[in-house]
Amino acid sequence: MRTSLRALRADITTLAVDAIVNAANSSLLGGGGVDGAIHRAAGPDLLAECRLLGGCDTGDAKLTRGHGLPARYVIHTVGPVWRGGREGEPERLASCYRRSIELAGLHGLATLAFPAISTGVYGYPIEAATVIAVTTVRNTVGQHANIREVTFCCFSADDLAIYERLLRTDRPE
Ligand code: AR6
Repeated sequence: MRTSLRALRADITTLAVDAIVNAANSSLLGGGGVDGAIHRAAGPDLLAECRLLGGCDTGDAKLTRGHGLPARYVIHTVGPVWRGGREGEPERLASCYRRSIELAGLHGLATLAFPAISTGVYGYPIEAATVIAVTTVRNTVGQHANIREVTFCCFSADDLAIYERLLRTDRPE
């Protein structure tokens, strides 16, 4: 069965999916943006579990429980800081999506929600980031039969419009 990909506008901390993805930093010890919102909603036990993980490289991902969140798990990934696009940012951003999907596959998860990784504080242009998000998820979910639905969770109406347009396109690049 084909995995369904959809976009919606929501606060990711409210989604009752198997895992939400966190756009974290390499310390995994919290921060602002979606990271701050996830830690606030999950409560201090999430930080305690993150402390045991020893950080995370850019482009990699690590899984914790969801603690106080409606989501069962949090997949913490570290997006690249945008430095103009010629310092490996596209490959690292693609790797965030690929590694998160791999972890969801490994843990037998069925439903997963991503924020727009790197497009806030880290400054990645939203349109280019969305092409990578949609393309990478499309190219990798098929390898994991357990993943039924991937949600792209947008915080703004403008971001949602970009995701919806690219999801309607066969080859967004
Ligand atoms: N639900 C869904 N999306 C959200 C939410 C939310 N509650 N809050 C923000 N966004 P950012 P980054 C969107 O800055 O660029 C942190 O300090 C936001 O509008 O959260 O990867 C970390 O600790 C944007 O579209 O993540 C790192 O230091 C998207 O989430 C750094 O920021 C990502 O914005 C990571 O920067």
